Amino acid sequence: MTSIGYYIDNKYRQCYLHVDRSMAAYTIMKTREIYELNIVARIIIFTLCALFVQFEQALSAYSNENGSVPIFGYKVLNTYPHDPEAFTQGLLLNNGKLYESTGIKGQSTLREVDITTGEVINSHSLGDEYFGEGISVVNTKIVQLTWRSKTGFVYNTADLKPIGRFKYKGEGWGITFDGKHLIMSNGTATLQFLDPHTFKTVGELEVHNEGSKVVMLNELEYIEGEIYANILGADKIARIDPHTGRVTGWIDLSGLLNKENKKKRVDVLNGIAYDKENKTLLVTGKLWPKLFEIEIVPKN
Ligand SMILES: [Ca+2]
Repeated sequence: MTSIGYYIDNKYRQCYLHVDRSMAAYTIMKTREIYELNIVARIIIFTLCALFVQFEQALSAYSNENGSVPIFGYKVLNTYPHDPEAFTQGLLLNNGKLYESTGIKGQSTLREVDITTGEVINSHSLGDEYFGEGISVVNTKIVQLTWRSKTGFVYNTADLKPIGRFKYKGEGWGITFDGKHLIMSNGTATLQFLDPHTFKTVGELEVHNEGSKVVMLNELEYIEGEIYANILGADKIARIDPHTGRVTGWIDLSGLLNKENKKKRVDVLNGIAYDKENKTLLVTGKLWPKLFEIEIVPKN
């Protein structure tokens, strides 16, 4: 960045010094153009550097080939159909029923889905101004976030009838419940803990992997004392210690979709539901044609 900035400064000075006095008007015009170009170039360079730093930070956060954080793989136990039009943003299993939240303004829903057939049993459409995000269950209620509307919705699990709404700060991405607090992600490395009745923020947790912040935490699932978070844009799930924020393991889910599954456009992995009885995970992604029941296994 420094050398490019120096190069532009130097070019600017050279141009200025070499312009003939007799072309003063022309000089003023060109100097202004160069100055404006310099400003634009600096903005572009600054933006690129900021993006690069964030990207590098994200990459280093889950590059563990030489690290001490264990990496897990998966074994597919069952493969089920999934609505390829569903832009999955949240997934959960409660009392044997699978619930899914879908995004995109004008297409956002909360739905109950038949696990084995993928058919939508019941669905509630959000208003066109809302982009559906994560969902969680608190007792007999489902809580649903929306992306940038700072608005959450509350429904009955039985019939998906809306029974309330609440406000929160910042963006809403993923949400899960640890039995005491709702845990919410917003795309940064910081998870928020909310009171499940007042929806007020009562705590925060920064997630880190071997000293680096882990950003882009997205869909969440609280599983046996750990927070599982899939990372936006990566086929990876982080296993997070809810007390320290430390990533204790990575689950590599690459290779779940085959070529046949990718014939139509698919988007990223984004759905984790835990089956308490079978101790397995249900996972899918945005526009994925399949839902997978998997078992987590050590990776060789
Ligand atoms: Ca979930």
